[in-house]
Amino acid sequence: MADEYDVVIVGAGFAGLYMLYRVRQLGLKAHVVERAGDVGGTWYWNRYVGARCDVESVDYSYSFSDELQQEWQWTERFPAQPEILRYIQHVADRFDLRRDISFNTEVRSAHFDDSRSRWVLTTEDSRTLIGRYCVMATGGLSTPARPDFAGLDTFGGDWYQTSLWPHEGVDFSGKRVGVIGTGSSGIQCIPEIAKQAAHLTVFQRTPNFTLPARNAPLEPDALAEFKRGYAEHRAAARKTKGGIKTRSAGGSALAVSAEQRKAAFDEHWARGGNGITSLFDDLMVDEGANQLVADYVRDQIKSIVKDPDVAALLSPTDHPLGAKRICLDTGYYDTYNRDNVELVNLRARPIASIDENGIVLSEGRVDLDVIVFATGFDALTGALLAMDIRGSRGTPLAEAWSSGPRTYLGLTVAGFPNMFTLAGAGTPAPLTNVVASIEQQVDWVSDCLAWMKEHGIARVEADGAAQDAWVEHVFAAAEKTLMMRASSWYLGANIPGKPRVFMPYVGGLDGFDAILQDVAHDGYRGLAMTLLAVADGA
Ligand code: NA7
Repeated sequence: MADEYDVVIVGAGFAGLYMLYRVRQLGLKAHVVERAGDVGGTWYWNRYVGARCDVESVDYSYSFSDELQQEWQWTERFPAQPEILRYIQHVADRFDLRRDISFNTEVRSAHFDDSRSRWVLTTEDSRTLIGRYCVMATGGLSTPARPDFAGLDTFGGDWYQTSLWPHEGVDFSGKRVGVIGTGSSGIQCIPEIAKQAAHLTVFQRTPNFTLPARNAPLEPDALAEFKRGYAEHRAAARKTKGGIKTRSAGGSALAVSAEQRKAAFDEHWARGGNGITSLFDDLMVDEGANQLVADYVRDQIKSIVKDPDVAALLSPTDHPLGAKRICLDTGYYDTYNRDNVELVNLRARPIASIDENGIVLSEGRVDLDVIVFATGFDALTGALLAMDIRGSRGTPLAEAWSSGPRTYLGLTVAGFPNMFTLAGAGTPAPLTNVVASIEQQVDWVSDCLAWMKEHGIARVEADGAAQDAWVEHVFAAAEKTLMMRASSWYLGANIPGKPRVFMPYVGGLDGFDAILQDVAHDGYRGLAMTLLAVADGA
């Protein structure tokens, strides 16, 4: 027997939970399907040692309820994974969301039934859910890239993926550990594993830029003082590109003296956290300006890491600073001064295979008890394409997106009526404080559903021409920046065979907001609408 709803939402992370909250307010009957055993999305799965958000806790949280933001007490400047998970669980309980969520339920397919204008979703445990609307809140970093190394199945030790970490944790003490991958996940877990392990070998293919987080406890008095201006803080954050208030000297980095520039970078380095690319207006658009900030960080690496050869290997030279999401760390570069840590450059000695005792390189081998794969995600499109999604007339999403994702505003797809996708390709979400993006997008989708109800509209669908124009705009905007100059997950470059298309929208949270509001005020321009009577065949 199928369960019928107005809205079926896939995913119970930040996006799915807020979507459920908003559609309930519209009086719609909704249900969330979640493959994990609890709420949390990426924060449910990424439990690796050292896992922490790169956005400050007071920003990386919902703003829709002032009571919620006033009562929740963050304990650290940058929240660690367990605290974020406790927060999301608190939100689920506080707003009584769990009663409309099925956990441990993985969606296998979502097919649009043209005759009834309904989405029909089937799950791994053979349940069927039917919805007038389907909202994909499946997350941009939720499908781990599978470690694909010859011989992994013969490895005699233990191996783990940062993105699928065991709930009981991992004890590295006395062990010879190898970490493969130096993106954000690797950079966060490496210092922690180094403290526990007998010996740690880091296998690096490409170095990334990372800045000190300068994480610290949040003092209750200071937090209380901050909260008195929370509403103003949120309003100001929404008017920024990244959904985070940043300090900017403005102007060109090339127009000030070397001393002024260094002072700005020094101040940022000492304060810690993200936002370095906002210090001047041209750091992400002018190669010369970017070179200056990249050189500054490379100089810092040189001054921290004692072995000059290791410092050189850790210094990124293949991409502009910021063309990949900049990592935040606690003691990352210092870790390479420890006696029990070694860096292997995979560019010089690639991994040939894994055998019973460890990792075999093109030259030499490293014997290990534990391997940690911090090798990233099939980002933005992975979770959607892992399901069998079919739109009108049975068109598979995989076919519609065979050359890369095509959306209108990142939120709708031509040929997939009444389906909305959140925080994905074609939106600024991956480049921003994603919780701020999620609120922006969920609010827009909810307002659209309310508008449809009010106007007796049964079906919306992106218009093909509007979608083509949006895809073109997303691409043209990225081309004006330095963002295309990195082999990043933004471009799908980390997954063999994935179409190389720059997926996020670089227009910023603020620029995107102006577009979303304009489209809505213009009667949801670009969306084809079908009236209730027509869709019901009356
Ligand atoms: P990332 O940023 O995609 O990093 C993955 C890392 O794994 C990166 O250093 C890769 O090197 C490396 N990698 C991937 N495959 C291999 C193979 N086959 N051999 C060696 N090394 C490999 O993922 P994260 O989980 O760290 O971070 C994702 C986002 O989460 C991050 O941007 C934040 O927003 C939070 P490569 O650079 O491809 O040479």
